[in-house]
Amino acid sequence: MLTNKITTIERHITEEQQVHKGATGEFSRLMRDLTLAIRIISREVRRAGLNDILGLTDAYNVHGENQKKLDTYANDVIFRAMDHGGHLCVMGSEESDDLIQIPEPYEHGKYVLLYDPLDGSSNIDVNATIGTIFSVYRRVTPDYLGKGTMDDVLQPGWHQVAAGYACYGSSTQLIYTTGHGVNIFTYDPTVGEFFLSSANVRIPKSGKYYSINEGNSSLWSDELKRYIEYLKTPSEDNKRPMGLRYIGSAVADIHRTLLYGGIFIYPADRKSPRGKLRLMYEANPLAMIIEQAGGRATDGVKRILELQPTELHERVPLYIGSEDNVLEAERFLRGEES
Ligand code: AHM
Ligand code: MG
Repeated sequence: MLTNKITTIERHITEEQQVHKGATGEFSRLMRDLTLAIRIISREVRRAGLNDILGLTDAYNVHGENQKKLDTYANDVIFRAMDHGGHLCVMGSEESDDLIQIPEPYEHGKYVLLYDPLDGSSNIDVNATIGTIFSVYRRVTPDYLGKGTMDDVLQPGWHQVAAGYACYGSSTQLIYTTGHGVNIFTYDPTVGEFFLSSANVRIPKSGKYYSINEGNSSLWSDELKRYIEYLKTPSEDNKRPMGLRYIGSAVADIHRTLLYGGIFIYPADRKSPRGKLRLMYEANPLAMIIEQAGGRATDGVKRILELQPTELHERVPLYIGSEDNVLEAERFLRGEES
């Protein structure tokens, strides 16, 4: 007889919260609403190709408008699932220029939600893995103020109370942490539930894949060029050359890095002096996941989770993955290896 417990995400979150004295259940309800949004987005991602073939142009259209792009749709779904639960005081999305306020007459709560509704969206049309990234903070302004402010949002990543991402790949998975390790849940669409599939995931200490958009190499610093050249140079212990993997979807590339180890880099370069990825929507939540799994995430010098954000959509260079690989990259950037 199989003896391992069947655990849904809802049960897992509830059990995890019970450990915390004074937990009101508000956070569990927040996560329940968020997983609902992820289930709806997953369904639409799965239908995306069919909508084109079958001409289901009204598929996303609840108000008689033209069909929306999938990333705009995902943005709306998260907002509509999260605006009325009473757990949030404000939201922020990679798809929205300004803070997203909780509309009247809904109540305000003590949490802040930041999200990238559909990361890697240039991959939708080629049926490659894309994802939803999210980050939860506790508000810092007093509850009686009602709506949240920029101060509630611009917190360093180590303040996150939860972070995670959904990965719409060969199955839909939810990778999630509340600061007590990383758990992976796999979605069973036939019963509409996320089931715990890997508990307390650990990233290998070093890995054999590196992941970077090498097409930009002419724009890189000499130190970064030397590092990548080194990764491609055979070594006696057979650890190098490392293999190159790059999907162009941070969720997919970092998910592989979490499971197999190695390093993912989106560097600063001459064209993008702050890199491409966003601190609040991508780097912070992904850094919390990787650190909670035993890995490392820096901007090449400083720990991502300690950076003080100054604006909502700011970008940051990202070096993330297995501890040994990221430390080695940092040494190259300091010019200590050649
Ligand atoms: P997006 O949020 O607009 O989808 O952009 C972010 C994506 C990341 O998922 C991925 O790592 C990166 O852009 C790829 O960029 P590039 O095409 O420059 O390599
Ligand atoms: Mg993105």
